[in-house]
Amino acid sequence: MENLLQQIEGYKQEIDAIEINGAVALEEYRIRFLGTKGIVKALFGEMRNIPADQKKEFGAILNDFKLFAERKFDTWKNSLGDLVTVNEEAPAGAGIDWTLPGDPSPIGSRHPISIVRNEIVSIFRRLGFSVAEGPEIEDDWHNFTALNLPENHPARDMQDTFYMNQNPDWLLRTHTSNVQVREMEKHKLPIRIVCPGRVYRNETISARAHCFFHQVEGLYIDEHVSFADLKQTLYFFVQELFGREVKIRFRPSYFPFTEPSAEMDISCLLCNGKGCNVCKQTTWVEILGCGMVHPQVLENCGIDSNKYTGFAFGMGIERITMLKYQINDLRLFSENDVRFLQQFTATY
Ligand code: 2NM
Repeated sequence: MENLLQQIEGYKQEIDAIEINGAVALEEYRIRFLGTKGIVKALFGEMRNIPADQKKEFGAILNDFKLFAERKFDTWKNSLGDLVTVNEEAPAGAGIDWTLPGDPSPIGSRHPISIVRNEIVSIFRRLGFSVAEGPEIEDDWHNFTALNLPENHPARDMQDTFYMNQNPDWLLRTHTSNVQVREMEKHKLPIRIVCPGRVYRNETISARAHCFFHQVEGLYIDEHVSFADLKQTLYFFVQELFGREVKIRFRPSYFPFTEPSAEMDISCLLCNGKGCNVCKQTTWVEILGCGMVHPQVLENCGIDSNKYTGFAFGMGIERITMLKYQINDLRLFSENDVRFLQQFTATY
């Protein structure tokens, strides 16, 4: 019995030295001392080896020890709060410091193409344009014929356009002009829209070409719309996008759906007139095509070309994004490498 009393004294000292810092430690304590295979139970098992005349004394000491161990348990349990339930598995998170800052949950960032598209669209919205959208799978009429693209135009070639195998009248739109045709066919004038969207061209993928890209096209039709309106609108647009100091110039060009047609350049913002790689030493960079809507296009859509005139323009978002952020490979836009995508911060 002496031996056992020493053991009990040792356990008491051990318990006094224990520090319980959470539910797991508390449960370990409970199993070790108070569990069905624990120390208290084992000591009670020793009762049958105790001589009869000492049973009473030993029993009292053992009972005290049991109460001591149980009270300790109750005290710790209360100080840990309601999260701990005796004889049940501790709920996940019991004993956690809830005031610690949480793990950040990874969220995506807006794609640079979307950022620049939103910026372009918002500038035109401020000028009174609204946004129109339409199908990416289109028929020949809305993508080509209504737009005055002649039967033998190279854009219609299998080489350049994705046609549906099932029905060669269906194709993937090669520009968002199809949306503008659909708007003009509604005959609700005036029309003042921008059409952002994805377009498809059958090209070999390289640093400068892809089988799809993104466009914003614009269309303004009313009585008395002039080329001067076109110039002023686009001048305002590039000043908003690139800054007040940007200069513009127009070069005559050709599109089947506009007459006259032009390409617009802006002064190179990278070298500021010195000449660099981006402007190929010319100090100008092309950013869009434009023109007065061809009267035949208006007539094709049922609009009286004697009463109404209009201007239209189209630009590639990838091209403008590459200029704005000095990106030199188009493929970065579609590879979805987060190390690339995370570098852009959306303000639009
Ligand atoms: C461009 C350049 C010039 C254009 C024309 C039309 C429509 F539908 F009104 F005829 N939509 N977009 C146009 C004109 C597009 O992209 C370089």
